[in-house]
Amino acid sequence: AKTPMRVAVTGAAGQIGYSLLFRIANGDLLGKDQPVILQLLEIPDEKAQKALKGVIMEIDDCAFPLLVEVTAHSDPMTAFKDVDVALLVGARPRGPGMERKDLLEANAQIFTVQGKALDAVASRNVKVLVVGNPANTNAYIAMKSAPNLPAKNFTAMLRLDHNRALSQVAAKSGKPVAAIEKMFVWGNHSPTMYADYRYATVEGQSVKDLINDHAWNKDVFLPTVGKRGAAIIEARGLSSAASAANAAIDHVRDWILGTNGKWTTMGVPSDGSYGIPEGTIFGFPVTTENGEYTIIQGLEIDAFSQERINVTLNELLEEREGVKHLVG
Ligand code: NAX
Repeated sequence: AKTPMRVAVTGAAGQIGYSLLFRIANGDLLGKDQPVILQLLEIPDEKAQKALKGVIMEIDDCAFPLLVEVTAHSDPMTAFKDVDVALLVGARPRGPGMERKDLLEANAQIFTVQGKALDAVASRNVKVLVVGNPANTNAYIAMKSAPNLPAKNFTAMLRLDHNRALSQVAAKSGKPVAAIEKMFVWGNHSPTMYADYRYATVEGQSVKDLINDHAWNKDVFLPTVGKRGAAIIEARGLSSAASAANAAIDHVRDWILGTNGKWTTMGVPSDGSYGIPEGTIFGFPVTTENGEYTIIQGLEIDAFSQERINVTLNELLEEREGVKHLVG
């Protein structure tokens, strides 16, 4: 039998955690032959720890065959011990009267501490996915706080935006999502992200030619994908949770198990590709193989695309500026 893999999840008693943990334990993340150990982190707050115990009772009651052990933690130094995968979901939500700057700072504190803990105790190959918002900047902070781990192992979740874009394009073209390839999203996980279907194909045909409607792209598609999170809050009274958990599973599963040549989207530290400053955690089109991702090279950036990429990049650079005094 395979050696169990250790997966840490932070914010484990939250909404996304409630959808995510059961799927990991079921083998959806690492494969149906891969035993798993879950190491769950919540804030020390008594209510949060109690809620976490309740979630673990339910996990126990599923009697998942692949699940070897589940542990509850309030300290990242124990939660991240020897982990192979870290899903950083917990973050500070915006409270009443809280400015954007306060939000950035509160999260910068959390992700500095967690980055340092990963640096100290995680597996030297730990794969990190940041889901908690602002996801790209939080991933950047964690990466900068973990100088002894490979920077390329710190990623942010753009996969929900990617999946939302796929679903919208499928609906517009009347084709099944499974038939659409080479779709991806540039930039920040925020309404400024740029979902790009210029290279996408469906059954070998160009999606752009099939849709052939630039106004739809600009006025319907991009705003719909960009504001989808807000639309879900408006409809459900709560933010996206099951779809976010599903996207986190997709991201890490594809990273570890490979995409077989298919394109997907990951928020990864830039290597300078497409003029994105090195180290910026940016949504790029990638393929993955043997646990490594590769940014797709050589795509043409037309004027419209460049304009959209600049907007989302500038937002990220501003966020980084806002936390510079904390991470340097
Ligand atoms: P919840 O508020 O339901 O749960 C968050 C949990 O994290 C809480 O239980 C809280 O106690 C815990 N937490 C807070 N700080 C922590 C810390 N320092 N260590 C450990 N646990 C901590 O939020 P939920 O709906 O689960 O969303 C979690 C995060 O995902 C939010 O930041 C949210 O904005 C973000 N999202 C990111 C998405 C993406 O595509 N990247 C999409 C969905 C989601 O909005």
